[in-house]
Amino acid sequence: MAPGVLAGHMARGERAFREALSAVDLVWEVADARGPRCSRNPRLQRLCAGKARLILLAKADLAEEDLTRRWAAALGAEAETVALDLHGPCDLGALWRAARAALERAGARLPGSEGYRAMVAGMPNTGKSTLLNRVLGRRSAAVGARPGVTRGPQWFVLPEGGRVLDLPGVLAPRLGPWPAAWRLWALGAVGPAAVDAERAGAALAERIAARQPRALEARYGVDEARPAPEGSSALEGECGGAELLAGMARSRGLLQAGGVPDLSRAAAVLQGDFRRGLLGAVTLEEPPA
Ligand SMILES: Nc1nc2c(ncn2[C@@H]2O[C@H](COP(=O)(O)OP(=O)(O)OP(=O)(O)O)[C@@H](O)[C@H]2O)c(=O)[nH]1
Ligand SMILES: [Mg+2]
Repeated sequence: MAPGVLAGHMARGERAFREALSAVDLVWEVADARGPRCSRNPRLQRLCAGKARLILLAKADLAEEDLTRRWAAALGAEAETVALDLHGPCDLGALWRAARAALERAGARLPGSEGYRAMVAGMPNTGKSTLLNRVLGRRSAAVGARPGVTRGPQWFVLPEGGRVLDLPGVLAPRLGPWPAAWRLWALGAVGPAAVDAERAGAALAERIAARQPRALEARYGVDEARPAPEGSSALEGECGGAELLAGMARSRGLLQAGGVPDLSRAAAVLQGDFRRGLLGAVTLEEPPA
């Protein structure tokens, strides 16, 4: 898509978002518990100024419990924050209590009152539609393991009265500096074409090896103890990741002509397994001290 067309598309998305925002009492901001910094859009905070808002850290089942607790405490300074496993047993009561507290603080209408409106907001693929289905108690909103599943705005009737709006992830992720870019790829907020997937795969392999030692060995048979080769071109902070990825490609038979490890295919396999939680719970970002 040409840059001008993309900008136009984004501007329309943002306009629709602003219009929706002006009509609602409460915003459920959904972020990914594995990357609570990179999966939030700072513009959302500004756009929601003065509005009752909750921060929901979805996919808590895929994140490290202690880090999620620390993230929730840190974000709590900004807005009520609740971490949820939307696929497992999740405490929706905590969600309602947090919503009520945020609404009361903002002096907004409460759920059940005439004309009550809420909306979900957040980057693509964070779990907005899944959250809605959980809250509604039925499969109403379309859900999928790739960014951009929800196509247009859709209103649903809430069980306790009022309505809630599902929106596509219109506030597109800002790739920004490299640490945010590779994490957004790992979380599935952007597709492989948006980043250098081989480099991103190496960074992810490195993080997984640091947080879940032996997970790569157990799943792919790579030797995690082998140091990065002398003079390897790996950049600071990802030294060794490229080696892990290459080892993975070799053990999975992902080879190019001449037996060269196919790092981009290995990166895609790694990202898919990480997304499904097959490498254990791994949080990509450290909470503020
Ligand atoms: N393991 C796990 N997976 C989740 C959770 N929440 C959502 N998912 C999965 O994450 C993927 C994205 O979920 P969606 O609800 O479609 O995300 P969305 O934010 O609506 O995405 P867009 O409509 O593209 O903006 C799906 O494969 C969901 O099944 C969760 O708490 N745990
Ligand atoms: Mg959706």
